[in-house]
Parts: sequence; structure tokens; C-alpha cells
Amino acid sequence: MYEPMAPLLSELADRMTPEPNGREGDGETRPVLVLKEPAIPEMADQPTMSSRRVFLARASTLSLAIPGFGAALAACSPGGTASGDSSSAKAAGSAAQGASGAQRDSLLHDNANSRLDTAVARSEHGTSSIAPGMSVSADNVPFRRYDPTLPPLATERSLELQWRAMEVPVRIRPDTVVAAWTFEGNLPGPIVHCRAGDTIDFTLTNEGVVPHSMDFHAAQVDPKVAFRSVMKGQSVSFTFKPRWAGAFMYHCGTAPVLMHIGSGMFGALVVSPREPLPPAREFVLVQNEFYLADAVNGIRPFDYTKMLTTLPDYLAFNGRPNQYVSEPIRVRVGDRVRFWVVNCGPTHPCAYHVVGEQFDTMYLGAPPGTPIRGVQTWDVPAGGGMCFELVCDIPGEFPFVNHGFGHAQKGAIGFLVVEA
Ligand SMILES: [Cu+2]
Repeated sequence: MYEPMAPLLSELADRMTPEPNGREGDGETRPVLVLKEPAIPEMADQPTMSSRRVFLARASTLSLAIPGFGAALAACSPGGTASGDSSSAKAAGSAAQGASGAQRDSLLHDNANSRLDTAVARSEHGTSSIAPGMSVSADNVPFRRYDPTLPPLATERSLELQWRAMEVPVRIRPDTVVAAWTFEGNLPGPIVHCRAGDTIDFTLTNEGVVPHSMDFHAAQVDPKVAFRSVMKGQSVSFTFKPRWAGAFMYHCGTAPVLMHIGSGMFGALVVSPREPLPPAREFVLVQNEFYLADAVNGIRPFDYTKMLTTLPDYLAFNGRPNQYVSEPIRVRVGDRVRFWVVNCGPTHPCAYHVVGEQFDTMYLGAPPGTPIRGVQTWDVPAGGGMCFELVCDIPGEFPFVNHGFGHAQKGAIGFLVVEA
């Protein structure tokens, strides 16, 4: 029988207390979540836990809050069964399920806040993404334009991906280096391209300090097993076959998810239909928001508290604000252009629009099904992806934007240059 590990809405409501909404005299109240330090049970054989152990224990117990992260408990909790090899996700899942109900209940009750994503805020990292060992000088981090070109399909019908979770600095603007948490050292992670029905064999090895994981939106798998968190030096492997064509987000799902997505652990998997779409120049645009603290030794950490405010410093297509303004995407008159737009948020939508053009085709569902014609703007929600097509009939410079212009102004803008 299904045993819910995630909070019920009623439980969350129980944790909400009224507080004045800041406007004096109007008597209105608004609910706020009251967050408390989670209580971590001490290990019997190790009466004093290091701050790192405390952090890891908290991170793992907090993982209980997220559907699908029960397995992370077994991997990370003091009393759980660590299973860090890459041999079998199924085995690790069984180990997780082997944790006794009493043990789970105990941890749940001892961590009343485990359903809330506040782990990092209380950790040795504070509210920032600066990781121990991230001591590279910002001067040595080059600015590199992120290539938006959709990689070609492999001839084989299976892909083997062996990726590393890495905490590294990334230069997102000529004057800004951020303390990123990444897949494969970049932000976004690599663009993956396959066909519907192809097999993807995926392994993530954690080379960072913080626990990490992988959640492919294109996968239909048991998330408790496949999307579990792994600690430094450990790996997780799983296999899936994307069923539907489309533009899919992937991201680290370790609690607090907001912190891990917000610090750079996201990317795009484009699934082409088995029957090829019309020939086109194909590009991938991944939108994300940046919430940054002041620089420490020239490197700006991601700021979890700021993420909660949802008021970003920058937005970007493919991780660098305005990069395609200074170095546009170039095509030729007569080209059909297909944009696979994935919005990795973590919070805001992307009202995708190309100034001076109209999308002759946009797919409401998996391409090539449910095309609609003559679209000016369409919202791509956080965690979603859409496919937009236009035909470049005339030469010119066409801005592609998030038409939520406060966010275009902060960097979600670029140029499509159509050359004669
Ligand atoms: Cu992560």
C-alpha cells in the first residue's frame, strides 16, 4: 500500500500562522510558513557530529519531504543503509525500502520541518552555493558563449551518458563569475538529443561536496530509485526510454530543489519524433534565473534567500545574460528555424516571442502532433518545454525575447540574424 512520504496540503496548512501583511491598520493577515531548525538525531556511536555530518544528515532527512527521495534517506541518514555504487538503482531502492517504518517515522517526527526545503540555509554553506574547495581564482575562469545548436542525432538508437556533478565557478558575463553547481562543469548542462523510444543509459557520479541527483522529465521511472541523491564519490545509474517527443528539462532534484536548480543544475533533453520533422536549423534555448549574493574573492555565490524572494538579478538563455545580443544566432533567408525552448526557472515563466516574426508552427503536444499556426507569443512554464518554428522570409535582425519584459531587460533576450 502506498505510504505517502510527502506532506499533505493539510499538514502544510497546519504549519502556517497568521502574520500582519505589512500594511498598518488594514487588519488583513496573510499566511506565512514558519521555519524552524530541523532536529537531527545524534548517532549513538558518534556523540559529536561534525558540521559537515550535520549538514549531510539534515540534507538527507529533508529529502524525505520530496516525493521520490525516500531512497536518499537510506543513502544519507545516520541509521540508513548507504548504497553508493552504480551497479543497480534497484538494489539501492530495496535498501531504502528496507528502512523500518519506525525508523522513518522517527526521523519524520524528529524533523518536523523535513517537508520544507531549508536544508542549505542551515548548513555549513549558509544560504550560498560556495562549496569547500571552490578556490579557483575568478581571473582564470574564461567567458564562453554557450552554443545553442541542437546536436545531431546519433545513428545508434541508444545513448550512454556518464556525467559528473561538479561544483565549479562559471563566468556568466564578462564581469561576473558565479559559484555554480553543475552537470559536467557548465550551466546549463550538456544538451542531449535523441529520438522517442531511444534508450538512454545514464550514470551520475558526484564529484562535488554537496549531495546531488538527476531528474529527467523525459523519463518514466520510479523516482525514489532513479532520482535518489548520491554523496561525494558515489554514483547512481538508471535507464529510460523517452516516450514522447518534445523539449524536456532535466535537473538535480536533491533537497532543497530550489537551491540545486537555482545554482545551475539544469539543462535540456530534446526528443525528436521518430518520423523526422521538416528540415530546419534547430536551436535550443534554456531559460534560467540568477539570484546572486555579493562576490567573495571575485566569485558571486547563488543566494538561496534571494531565490525565495523570486526577484532575480539576471535571466538568461543558455546561462549567459544577453550572450546572443553580442554574438547572435545566424541563419539565412529561406531557412526554417526551430527553437526548442526549455524553461528551467526555477520560478518564472518564459513568454517566448520573436520580434518581427510569427511562429508558423508551434506544437501544443509532442511534435508532430497538435500543431497550431500563426502564434505570436507562448508561455513556457518553469519546468516545461515547447517547440517553436518560423520561416525566415526576409533578412534582418530579429530579437528573440521573453516578452515578460522585466525579464528580457534582465538578460532573457538575443538576436536571430537572418542573412541574405
Ligand atoms: Cu544538486
